[in-house]
Amino acid sequence: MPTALITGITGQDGSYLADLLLSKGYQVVGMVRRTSTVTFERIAHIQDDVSIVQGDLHDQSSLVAMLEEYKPDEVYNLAAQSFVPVSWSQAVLTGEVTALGVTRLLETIRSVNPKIRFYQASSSEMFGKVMEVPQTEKTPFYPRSPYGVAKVYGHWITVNYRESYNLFAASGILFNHESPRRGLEFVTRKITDGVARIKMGLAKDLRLGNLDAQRDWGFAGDYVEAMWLMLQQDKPDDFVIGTGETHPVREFCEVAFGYAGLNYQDYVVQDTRFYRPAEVDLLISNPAKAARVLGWKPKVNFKQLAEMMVDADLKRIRNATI
Ligand code: NAP
Ligand code: F7E
Repeated sequence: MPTALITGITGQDGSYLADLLLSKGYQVVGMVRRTSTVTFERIAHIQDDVSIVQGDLHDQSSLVAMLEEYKPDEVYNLAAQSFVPVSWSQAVLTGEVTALGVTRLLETIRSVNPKIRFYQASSSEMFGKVMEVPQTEKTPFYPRSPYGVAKVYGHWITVNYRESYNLFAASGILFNHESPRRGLEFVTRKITDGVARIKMGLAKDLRLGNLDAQRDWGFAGDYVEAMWLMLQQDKPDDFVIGTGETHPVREFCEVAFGYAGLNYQDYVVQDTRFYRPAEVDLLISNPAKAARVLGWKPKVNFKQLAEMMVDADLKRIRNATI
């Protein structure tokens, strides 16, 4: 039975990846950082099936102890300061965790067991002010936030350790992916939570920033499968993972409100507080390499994703108000 270690198991992707790996018979170890209250909501349903270990990407010795004790065959590095706006207000912390944290983990793998297969969670935010449409593995990076800059570092250090030390280090350049487990501050979930609150009479409006930004949105459950596939190949490589479609934030509002029988124009208020110092205007993937080499294709489309998220938020808020 192979063992996989997931950093960021309490996050959206970590929880879906843990579900997937357990279904494939893996022993799953999840690294969590110390907090004063537990953050296990997304993994509550599998808490008895995974081993939880305390560790932090800031702290190299905790990483060494973890790899020595659990001896994983695969390590998925999903932990990060992942919210783009916070990367301006906490730029140094974002660099420490999202960029240097990758080196700490790679150095640990190199010294403890260089045979470990390593997955790095790279991001379409690295394309930023896009140099090419659609974006592929060969599109040059032009990050537009401290988060994007940190992810470029994480991406290149992964490539560099692969080339310098012959590690099996793969990097998935994932475009935005969402789900009912998405953090409430990200725009899709903020919208579907807002729709549910308005529908249930708990809120009157929803304040958003730039409605014209366009994103290539897919379903997180589909994307974790691509992560696993990358580590099952004969050789490590980089892959763009996305749907190949793009939609403005405004359209996500239209579909989500419309599904609940509401017109978004009656409720959405544009608020400059949610605008960013520099914006990523348009992201759209070309996932042809993933389809060709990994045999990966997304299963959930844009409309199904928005509706799944509205359904889940309506159910959650209804249950909370009973
Ligand atoms: P998420 O929900 O924000 O989860 C982030 C995880 O990282 C959480 O488990 C968090 O723990 C953990 N973490 C943060 N700082 C840490 C530290 N110093 N040490 C250890 N753990 C730490 O993010 P996600 O959406 O699942 O994304 C997973 C990864 O993919 C991230 O690296 C993200 O940047 C990247 N990515 C995401 C997308 C997307 O659209 N979702 C697209 C491309 C790339 P707590 O629960 O304690 O906060
Ligand atoms: O913003 C606009 C905002 O915060 C999407 C992370 O997972 O995906 C995510 O980064 C767009 C932006 O995601 C609001 O200006 C408008 O253009 O949902 P988001 P993101 O910044 O694209 C990438 C791939 C990652 O790697 C990241 O970790 O929506 N927008 N109004 C808003 N965004 C938010 N959050 N809140 C608003 O009120």
